[in-house]
Amino acid sequence: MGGACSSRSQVHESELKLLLLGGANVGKSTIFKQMRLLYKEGFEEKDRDWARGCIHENIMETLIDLDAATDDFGVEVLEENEELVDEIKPELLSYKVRDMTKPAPRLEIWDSLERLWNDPGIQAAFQEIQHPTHQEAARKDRNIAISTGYFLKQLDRIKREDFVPTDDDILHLRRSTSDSERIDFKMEVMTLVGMPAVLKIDCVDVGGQAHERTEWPRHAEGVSAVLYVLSLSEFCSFGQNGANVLQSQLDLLEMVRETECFGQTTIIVLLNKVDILEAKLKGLNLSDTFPDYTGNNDRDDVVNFFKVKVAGILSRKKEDQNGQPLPDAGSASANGDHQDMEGGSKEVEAQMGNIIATCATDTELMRNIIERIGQSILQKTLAESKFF
Ligand SMILES: Nc1nc2c(ncn2[C@@H]2O[C@H](COP(=O)(O)OP(=O)(O)OP(=O)(O)O)[C@@H](O)[C@H]2O)c(=O)[nH]1
Ligand SMILES: [Mg+2]
Repeated sequence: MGGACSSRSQVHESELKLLLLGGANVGKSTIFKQMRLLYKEGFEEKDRDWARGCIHENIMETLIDLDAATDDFGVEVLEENEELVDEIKPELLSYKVRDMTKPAPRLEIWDSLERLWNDPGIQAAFQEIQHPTHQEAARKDRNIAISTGYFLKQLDRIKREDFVPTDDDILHLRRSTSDSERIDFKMEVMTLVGMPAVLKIDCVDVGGQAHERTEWPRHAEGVSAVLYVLSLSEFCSFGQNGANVLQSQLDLLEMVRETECFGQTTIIVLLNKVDILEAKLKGLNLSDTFPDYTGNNDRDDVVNFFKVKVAGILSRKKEDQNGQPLPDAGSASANGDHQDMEGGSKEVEAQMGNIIATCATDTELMRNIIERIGQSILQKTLAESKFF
């Protein structure tokens, strides 16, 4: 990382290298896309063409999955609609091998897609899947994306020949990252002493699926901060190995913290998908999957509970190095109030500022958060270099 002070304008310039890490589907690429939207030219025509094909594919896949899920929920599609899914399947197959220029699905397919979507059996299966108590079981088996409803509810707009995906459409699109992507941009911030500063940010997004993680250390060199993304909405999901998905993401954070190449790097943790968390808490109790939580089933308390848990993980290594006993920060905060942390570990308190609740699909919120992150890393860097 470099830093310079321009004598002409007296504006401090710093370069920060950020690395987005976290499990699969937590929202890393969504944050990366927000950076493009907020600080670069946004999405180009080729991005929208690509997204159009992905949205079409997503709709076909989801309707096929919903059709299959009707059995799980003991509902049936109308007799006259039973053959529709067999018309959609070959169309989807041909779509899977498409290139960028692949035209939209045939008109007849849109008719089949609409009829199937409006079928009472499919609607019933969709309602079941939206219901928090069923959602996880259904999604686990059928791999139905959480963003499903967003596109299906807008079939009228999407089926139009002149459909061009909006920024929001692209933010809601689920596409697993396999090749890392890099973005660089400039951002103006104020230092805590009121001095203007320009941050040159270089950010890398990597894939979060297990087989992609072997690539992570390759991007570690020169990183100013890791942005580790967790998806709070997964508090009630279980992976194929039977482990709770959110707990696995917390364990992965611990592994990152202990990996030599990230050991000295600042880690900022984004507790993402708080909007979905809030919706799920209306039907599910956190204490059912995190028995050490004894607080209210309220969004803010739950977020705070995880903030303290994460702060415990982030502070653990330093305490290890000093040979101090480790406080169990997670259970100490089981009432959701970090003020009540037993022992009131200073290390844990110090880490709380590095943990931020986010909703990555909310552009204005993310503008605020990205600037806050930039400012806080800059401040840390300046303090370390005793520049101010
Ligand atoms: N409602 C909601 N959806 C979100 C949020 N963040 C991300 N998503 C959606 O979650 C899905 C997955 O997001 P991605 O950004 O692709 O996840 P990722 O971490 O890059 O996943 P990998 O590339 O597989 O590692 C997308 O459909 C996003 O639109 C959020 O805060 N709220
Ligand atoms: Mg991604």
